[in-house]
Amino acid sequence: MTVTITAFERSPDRGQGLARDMRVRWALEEVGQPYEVRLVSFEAMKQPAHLARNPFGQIPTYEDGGLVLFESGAIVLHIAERHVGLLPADADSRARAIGWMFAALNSVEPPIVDLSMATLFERKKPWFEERLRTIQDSIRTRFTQLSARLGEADWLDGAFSAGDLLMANVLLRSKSSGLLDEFPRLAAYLARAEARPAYQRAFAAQRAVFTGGSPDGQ
Ligand code: GTB
Repeated sequence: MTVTITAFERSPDRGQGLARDMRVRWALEEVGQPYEVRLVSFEAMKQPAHLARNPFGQIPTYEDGGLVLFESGAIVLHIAERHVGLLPADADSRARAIGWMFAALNSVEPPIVDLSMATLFERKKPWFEERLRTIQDSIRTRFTQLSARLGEADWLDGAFSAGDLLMANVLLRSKSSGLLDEFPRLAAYLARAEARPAYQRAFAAQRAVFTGGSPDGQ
């Protein structure tokens, strides 16, 4: 049975890989699992067929035979647990890698999402500039802490893991803000992640949906 995931029919980011199907595509590419993509419109996401996959009416979702999953973090964890390549075999190392997955989604992603939301929806509010500074400071605090922990290492805890995959994917969303450039170690970490062949394949696949081309650009 082929795995099927859902993604935006027309992503607002125009194929920059910022929507959360990117992390699922990347995980599937890292473990060599082929997949199909069901593209959904914003309207279709709120219809019963999609709500049965995700009660919040969002992408991404994951289907494999009778198993239906939503929440990108849960999907990446499922992929990492079922295949070799994204989680270490040693139990303690595995637990730490899963810890980094949660850290990416619970400690680093929230202020980055806040910044996107504020920039999109709160720009005209009289308190926007103050709010912006507060969010930027929250992001800088997290980036300072993350950069200190990463140090001169390539990845967060030994070999590349699902923790790095989610952390890099989360950092990607802050790239356009310019904040990442203040943290050269994190910028280099993201560049290392983006250079991975699996990342490149996943990026090309989601971009092809927008450009209408094939994933290899032909
Ligand atoms: N916690 C859930 C998860 O991790 O799976 C969150 C899923 C989610 O936010 N899905 C978004 C969605 O379906 C797409 S990724 N939104 C439609 C809706 O709620 O109606 C968020 C996203 C969207 C667009 C961009 N972009 O264009 O830059 C970036 C990120």
